[in-house]
Amino acid sequence: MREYEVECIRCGARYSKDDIVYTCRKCDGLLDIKYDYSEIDTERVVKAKGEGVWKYRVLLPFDQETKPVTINEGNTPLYRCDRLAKSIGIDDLWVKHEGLNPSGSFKDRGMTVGVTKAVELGVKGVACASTGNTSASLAIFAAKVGFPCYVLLPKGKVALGKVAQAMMHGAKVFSLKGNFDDALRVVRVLCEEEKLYLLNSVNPYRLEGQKTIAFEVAEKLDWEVPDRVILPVGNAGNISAIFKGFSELKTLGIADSVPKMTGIQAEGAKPIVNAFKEGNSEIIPEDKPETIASAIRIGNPVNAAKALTAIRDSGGVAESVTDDEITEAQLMLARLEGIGVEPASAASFAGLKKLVQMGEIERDERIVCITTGHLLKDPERVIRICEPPKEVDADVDVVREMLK
Ligand code: AN7
Repeated sequence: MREYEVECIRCGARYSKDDIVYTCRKCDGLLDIKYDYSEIDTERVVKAKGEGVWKYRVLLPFDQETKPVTINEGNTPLYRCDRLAKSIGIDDLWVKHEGLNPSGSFKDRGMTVGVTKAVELGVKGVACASTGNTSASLAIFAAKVGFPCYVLLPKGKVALGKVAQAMMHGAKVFSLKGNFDDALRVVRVLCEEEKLYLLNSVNPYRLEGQKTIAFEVAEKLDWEVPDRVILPVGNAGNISAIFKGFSELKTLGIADSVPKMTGIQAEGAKPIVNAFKEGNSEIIPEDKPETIASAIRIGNPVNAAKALTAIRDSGGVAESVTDDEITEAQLMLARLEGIGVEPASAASFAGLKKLVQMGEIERDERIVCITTGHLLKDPERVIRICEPPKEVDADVDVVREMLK
């Protein structure tokens, strides 16, 4: 029996495992899953067998007997990127391509845990608000178990591939006249009142799955954690989850430090960067977030409190990048390393490049960038930034002439 508590990070209030609760009923604080680490056998982490998220089930909130709802998420490649490193004058760069999860984004890691929990709770349906990837992933997992699935997407602001996935896998898709933050506000009330299970990253079970990114990175590097992990930040769940994963490795004595958690936001949607730079513990929500990186077009990140702790406690930073910098980084990842990512994911490398130029990052640091979503999620963006195919006659001489 895996023992754990669901605890408010602000007031410490505790909730039982059978309670369907997303934020603290007393103070509205975020919830976290707490384990008794003295009970966990570190050998079962370090020598774990299997692949992907469930390989680390000793650090997940389920009994050993629980049958996971899984689509073989996780176990994504960690690429050593010497060409990219050289291009910005650093020595030791790695990219973990989470776009190679089954649905094309890291969201699958959280969903496998969240939907397994939903089955355990016996809910009647699932729902989320989404900038796209969450809805695509949830639609797939819901299809797998036959849950009705409702997704609220900000109208006209979701990349084509993501909407296609949600539709194809049978979710009921709503195009909401408003932005992501409006959609999340609406779906949270709906879930309370209509008894649907909410699977946005405010749900603490989601983050338990996503923390396995940290375990995979550490394991691939022979349990030597990198100096720094850089990733895009939207609703701020992933940075919080990865920080938790590394912190657990330290608590268990498997690693001796935690990487500097470095969060990158788009210039037009950067409430966490602002709070970090001003030394505030709370963010000021942005009413009109705007960026071509539609996945992180979020003005009121729900996990801000956890993310700011992750960044500060690990000695990291938060920085923003322009849409042009994101586009340049997307092209560099694609053309120097063959790593195809959607715009939001490229924010990680764009941020790295900027921080190196600013002198914030040492040349010899070992750095891992997390690229969160696949290139094919947003084909419309590719068409806007790349040279279009040239139309030619079916004639060797004509084509040869055009090679010049
Ligand atoms: C590719 O799908 O919020 O900081 O609704 O799709 O954990 O929110 C997506 C977020 C980064 C930001 N990269 O992660 C959604 C959604 C990609 C993303 C993020 C998202 P968080």
